[in-house]
Amino acid sequence: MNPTITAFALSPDEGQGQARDMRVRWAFEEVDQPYDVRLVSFAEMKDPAHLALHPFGQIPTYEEDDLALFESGAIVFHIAERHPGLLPTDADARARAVGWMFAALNTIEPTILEAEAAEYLEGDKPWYVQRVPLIEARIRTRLGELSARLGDAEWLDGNFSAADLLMVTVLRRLEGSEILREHANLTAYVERATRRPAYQRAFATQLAVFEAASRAV
Ligand code: GTB
Repeated sequence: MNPTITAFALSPDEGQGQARDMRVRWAFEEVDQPYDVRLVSFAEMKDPAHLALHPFGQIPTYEEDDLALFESGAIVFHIAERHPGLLPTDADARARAVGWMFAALNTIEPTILEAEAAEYLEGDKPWYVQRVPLIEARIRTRLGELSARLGDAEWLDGNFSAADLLMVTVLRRLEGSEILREHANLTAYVERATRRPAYQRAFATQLAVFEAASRAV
């Protein structure tokens, strides 16, 4: 049986691949693992059946036989552990790749999410305009450091790995923003990764969900 993941029945990003099922779809495509998708509405995500899979009532989830997982990073790691191609076989290189996976989700992503949460939750508050430059400065600091480390390299540490997959999905949250464009090597890194056939297939499948849902309403 194929693993089954959950994804938005109607993604608020209108199929631009920003929801976190995109990471999982991309990982499946990189390792050539077929998978099924169960689409859920916002209301269904808060149902007891979904909460049993995901304590925070979110997507994505992963189910295979008796195993149920939540957290996109853990799911991508699980896929990368069970299939060749997304993590180096050399133990030290693998440990470094896992370190970069954590860096993507624990060091880079929070700064970007802070900006999104501030706009979404505090955009109408009097302090918002003062907060924005502070948040953007924190993103700029992290991207500057990341850019310096990446330099002219193609990928974060040797061959493309789950670390690049996660890092690029995180950086894509800044697509179209000046902050990402300030670093030519990061912009090229995102473009290089998103040209991968596996990425293109994953993007197309999640976009097709949104297009079908839009036709139905
Ligand atoms: N840390 C968790 C993980 O990585 O899996 C975070 C999961 C998460 O935030 N899931 C979101 C969710 O289910 C969807 S991806 N939200 C519903 C809820 O909390 O009730 C976040 C997301 C949503 C929308 C856009 N967008 O429209 O651009 C981008 C990202």
